Amino acid sequence: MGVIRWILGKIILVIETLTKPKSPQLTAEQEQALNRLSQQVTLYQFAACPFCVKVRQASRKLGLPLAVKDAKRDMTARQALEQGGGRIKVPCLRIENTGGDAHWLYESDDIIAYLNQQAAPIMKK
Ligand SMILES: N[C@@H](CCC(=O)N[C@@H](CS)C(=O)NCC(=O)O)C(=O)O
Repeated sequence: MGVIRWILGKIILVIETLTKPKSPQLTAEQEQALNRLSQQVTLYQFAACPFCVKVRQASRKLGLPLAVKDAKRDMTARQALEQGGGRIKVPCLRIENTGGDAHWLYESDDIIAYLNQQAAPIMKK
């Protein structure tokens, strides 16, 4: 079972590499705004989770650098996810508000919708 899971994980990572979307052409202003946005968010993930791959690909498509924490291997990140978000499920996006407190968003589709919504006004500039 462990071997099959390992092979599947490798296949997922190869598919991710082969289907990596191109980053968009950005102006310096757009790049700065996306960098500011990326400082507010962190993706808690497992490297070979297909739902996490979906989120990583969506952020690449936007040209949004996304800080990631491995909630499988990094025990500090795992604990932070469990305490902050309430459960070990990935992907989960930690969104830091201006006040410093955080909102934890689960579900790949909801995370992608959030990132697209945040990036939309930047891409219109
Ligand atoms: N519907 C979720 C599915 C996420 C999911 O099933 N993630 C798996 C890893 S691939 C997980 O965290 N499983 C642990 C659990 O559900 O407790 C999404 O789209 O984000």
